[in-house]
Amino acid sequence: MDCLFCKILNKEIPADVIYEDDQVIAFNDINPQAPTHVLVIPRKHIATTNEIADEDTALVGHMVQVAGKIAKEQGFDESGYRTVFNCNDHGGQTVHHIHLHLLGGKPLGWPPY
Ligand code: DGP
Repeated sequence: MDCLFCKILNKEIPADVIYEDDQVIAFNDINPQAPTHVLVIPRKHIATTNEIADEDTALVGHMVQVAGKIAKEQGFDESGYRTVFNCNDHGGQTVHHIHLHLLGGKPLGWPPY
């Protein structure tokens, strides 16, 4: 399968991995949009949030929990941060392997026009 994030999971492409366990890995985004911009991805290939199956709900919850733990480790859990899943063209999704963006370390603008 020609998937960039599967290649990162398989160590075919290097990434700055900051967390990993049996379900997910987290690594720094190559084009950060905030002082901290981390992507949390599942080891299981799921193309978009439209393909999240009933059996994946605990996995997706785990992704959100891992993002929160990283925010705490990086010291901005109390000041706040943003977690985002982009989906398909209008959502701005460019890599079709679901990934949770964790953005933090500064006040973030909203809405994202
Ligand atoms: P999205 O637009 O939601 O599909 O986000 C994809 C993100 O992936 C985007 O913020 C840039 C990041 N990205 C793309 N290619 C690479 C890569 O090779 N390495 C890393 N670390 N991040 C990448």
